[in-house]
Order: sequence, then C-alpha cells, then structure tokens
Amino acid sequence: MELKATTLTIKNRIAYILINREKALNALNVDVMDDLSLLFESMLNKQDLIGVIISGSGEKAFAAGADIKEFVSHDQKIGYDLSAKGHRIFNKIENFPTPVIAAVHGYALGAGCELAMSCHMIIAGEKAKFGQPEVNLGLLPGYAGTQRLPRLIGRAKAIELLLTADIISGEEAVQLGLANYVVPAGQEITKAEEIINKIGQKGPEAVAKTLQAVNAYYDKAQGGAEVEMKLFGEAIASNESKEGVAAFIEKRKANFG
Ligand code: DAK
Repeated sequence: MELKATTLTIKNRIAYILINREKALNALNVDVMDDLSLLFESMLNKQDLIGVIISGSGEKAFAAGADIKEFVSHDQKIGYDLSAKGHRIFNKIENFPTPVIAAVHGYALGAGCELAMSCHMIIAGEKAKFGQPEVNLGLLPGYAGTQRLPRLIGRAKAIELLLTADIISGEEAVQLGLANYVVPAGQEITKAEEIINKIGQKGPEAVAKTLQAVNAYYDKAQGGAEVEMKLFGEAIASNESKEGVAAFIEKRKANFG
C-alpha cells in the first residue's frame, strides 16, 4: 500500500495512523484524505486488529483543518464533490468494526475536528484545542461537522461553536461530551491504548455489532448530510469564501463587508 501523507504502524494488534504534514499543521489535503480512504478500506481485511489510533505529527496539531491553500479555485460542483467524498471517507471511519480513537494533542480545527468526531472516541491532551472556524473563511463545515457536532454536544452549544468559531480546550471538550478524557500532554496515545486493550478482551463480534447498532441510530438523520454537501458547494463558490480564503493566505483579517 503506497501512502502519501500518513504512516501506518501496527503493533500488538493496534493500528497507529500518523498524519505526516507537520509544516502545514497536518492540514487534511487530498493526499491525506486519499490515504485515510485507502487505509480504512484495506484494514477491513486485517481481522486480528483490536483498534485504531489516529494522531498528528509534530508538537502543535492533530490537524488544523482541511488544506485551505487547496480551496482557492473551487467551484460549486467541485466543492459538492469534495464534500461528498469527505463524507464517504469519514463514514468509513465511523463504520469501522473495531474502535477508532483520535489522540488529539494540539489543534483539531475545522476538518481536523470533523475527523476526530468521525472516530468513536476522542482523547484530548492538556494542550488540545477544538473548534469549527469555517465561518471565518466564509464557509461552513464540509465533512459532516454540522451533523456530528450537534449529535455529540447538543444543538445549542453546537450552534454557538459553529457560528462564533470559538476554540475550546480539551477540558471543555470533555465537559461538553465531545471528548472522552483529558490527559496530561504526551499521554494521549497511552490512554487510547489502555481503552483499546480493555475492549480487545471482549468478544470482537459483539464489539463490531455494538458499533454497528450505535451507528444505525444515527443513520436516521442522514438527510442533513446531503444538505451540508449542497450548501458547502454553494459556499465554496461564493465571494465570501474567496475573501475568507484570500485573507487566510495573505495573513490578514477577512473583510466580509
Ligand atoms: N490549511 C493550510 N495550511 C495551514 C492550515 C490549514 N488549515 N493551518 C495552518 N496552515 C499553515 C500556515 O499557513 C503556515 O504555513 P506557512 O505560512 O508557514 O507556509 C503553517 O501551517 C503554520 O501555521 P501558523 O504559522 O498559522 O501557526 P500558528 O501557530 O501561528 O497558528 C493556527 C496556528 C492553527 C491558529 C493557524 O494556523 C490557523 O488559524 N490555521 C487555520 C485554522 C482553520 O481555519 N482551520 C479550519 C480550516 S476550514 C472541504 C471540506 C471541508 C473543509 C474544507 C473544504 N471540501 C469539501 C473542499 C473544511 C474546512 C476547514 O477545515
């Protein structure tokens, strides 16, 4: 398997996926998204896995969003298609038959937060920061953030975070029900291993069926996903997002008029 922007290590029946774009704060570009798709497809054949841990390289970030520098020339159709592709990839993670845990030691923003939310659990380090800052760019989340955030933390707080673009700490994420635990910096993966090893002692079929049943509860609400893809396509082609993305690249504040 040829991976372009991630690495896979398997040890003691746990798969460790590392996002490997430290200089861009592990922003999820096309290469990372393609790797995740390939990984979660191919790992379905590894029957003895008891869990997967996703983390980001470097000191600062789990993933600081989708790669904003790739948005520059997107029209409505491309925006819709990319959003639909992202939904499919993150659904593969959510539907994976063994527990997938996001070990978040730094920024998990935008698509990075959406990736963490598609995992079954999130372990936050003391320096973790979560948020959906897409409105700063004249956008809305495109990888199911409008769907999974309200599901996890409830409508009122989700709307507040989505519209204010506020960034919250790991501790707040636990209080809100977004993350499972906050742990001392550097202990994120160890805590994830502890949980996966505990689950690894249970019956693997029962674990897979339980995950499938929990996911089925949410399948009822899939209509919202299609709405998000459509609106994301519209937003990415808008003047607002052109200004928001240009402002990020030029390192200035966006002027939405
Ligand atoms: N994309 C591309 N590059 C990024 C990036 C990102 N999301 N975040 C950081 N970088 C780059 C910076 O541009 C900088 O690159 P150079 O200038 O060195 O070339 C480098 O990483 C280091 O970042 P900073 O110098 O800014 O580091 P600081 O510690 O000062 O600040 C920060 C860290 C995380 C506060 C800051 O980098 C920041 O605000 N980053 C952007 C956060 C953000 O807005 N994230 C949400 C992105 S919106 C889509 C589907 C979904 C989405 C989009 C499209 N499709 C369907 C197409 C979702 C959208 C998002 O995720």
